[in-house]
Amino acid sequence: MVSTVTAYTDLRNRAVAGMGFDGVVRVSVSGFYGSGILLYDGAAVLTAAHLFSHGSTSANVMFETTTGTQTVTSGQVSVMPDYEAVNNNHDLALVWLSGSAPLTAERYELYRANNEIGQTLTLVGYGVPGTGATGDLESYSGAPLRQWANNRFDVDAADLKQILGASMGWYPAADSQLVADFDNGTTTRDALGRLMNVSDTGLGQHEGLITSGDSGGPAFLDGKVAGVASYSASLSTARAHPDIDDQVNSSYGEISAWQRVSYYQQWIDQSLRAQYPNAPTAASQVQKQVLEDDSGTSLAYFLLQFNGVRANPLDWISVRYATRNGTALAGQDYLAISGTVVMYPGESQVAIPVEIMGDRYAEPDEFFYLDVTDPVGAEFAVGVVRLTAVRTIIDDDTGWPF
Ligand SMILES: [Ca+2]
Ligand SMILES: [Ca+2]
Ligand SMILES: [Ca+2]
Ligand SMILES: [Ca+2]
Repeated sequence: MVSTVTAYTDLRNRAVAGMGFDGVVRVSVSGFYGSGILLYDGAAVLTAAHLFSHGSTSANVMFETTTGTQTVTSGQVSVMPDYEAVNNNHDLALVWLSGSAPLTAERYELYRANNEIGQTLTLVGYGVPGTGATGDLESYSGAPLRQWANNRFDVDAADLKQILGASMGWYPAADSQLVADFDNGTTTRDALGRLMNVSDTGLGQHEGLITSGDSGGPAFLDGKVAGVASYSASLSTARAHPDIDDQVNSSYGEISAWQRVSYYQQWIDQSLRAQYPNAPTAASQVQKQVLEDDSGTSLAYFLLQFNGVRANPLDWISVRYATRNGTALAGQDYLAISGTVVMYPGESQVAIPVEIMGDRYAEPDEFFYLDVTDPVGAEFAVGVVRLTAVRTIIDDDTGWPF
């Protein structure tokens, strides 16, 4: 990642452990590397499809958290089926972890609303460092650096293509890519101001842009994953030439694009759900008691069912959910989750997994709740504003401690 004025030895843009970015990982694929994002169920890392364009189907995922550095391998990768390299379209992949992600790594919910444009994003990743004035440090060969910066989602890439025509050599699918430019505070380098009259001269020292190695890393809005870093470009027309140095090096005056997570949420959610181990598919299969286990995490499921009829068969139905402590405590006995779950067309039920933390301490059986609120596209029974279910974690240890 390149930042505005700081050298990579400066700590201002460093995303050190404990800042809330510990679910942003480095993904190594057959000699190359990019970045990635641990998703809400802890089982998969979201990244860019182009990391796998050489045909590899395995990866090493490196976590840097408050408990140190840990690598989890993956031998299974799902590249989006209609990934299209020439147009940078559908540039998403899911990397399935072969073991539990560190408990200290944040799991991130998807940003689901389509109001991203105009908002300030936080980008995080392991890309080559540099500065806006000089571009990325091509010669950088130091230790992997996780950095963060801000920018603003300015436009949809397809709208930019419509303005630029042949000056932009690829065809982004409409509504699927979010674009930000790298500003230094001047109108001369305000790429999207000059190219399509979306004027904004940036966020001063907080402004940054992605470089190679950031591919697959997140753009966060409200702590949720709104974008997946995909590419940077130096764009110009006969009358506008914003790039400060005429090289594609993520300098001032260039643009970057992120695959738009709200647009792809159905593929992401349904891919994750298809991989839930032993998830219930009927109420009779729901286990209200789950064994704790001794290490890593296991999953407790809640099953949400819709018994009505959609007004339109294509409607999405959603609810908000959040775990709540009973005698079991978030961070000690289970990992707290909250977010929105969507039932897509054709779906009338969905399982919500909660990660249960294994240990070897003898303790009482303990319970926690899942609250469900705010239905959209469906209704609770008259007078009901919240549905609550409970799960009990059955201790499986004897003695103290083992
Ligand atoms: Ca900008
Ligand atoms: Ca700008
Ligand atoms: Ca440049
Ligand atoms: Ca145990």
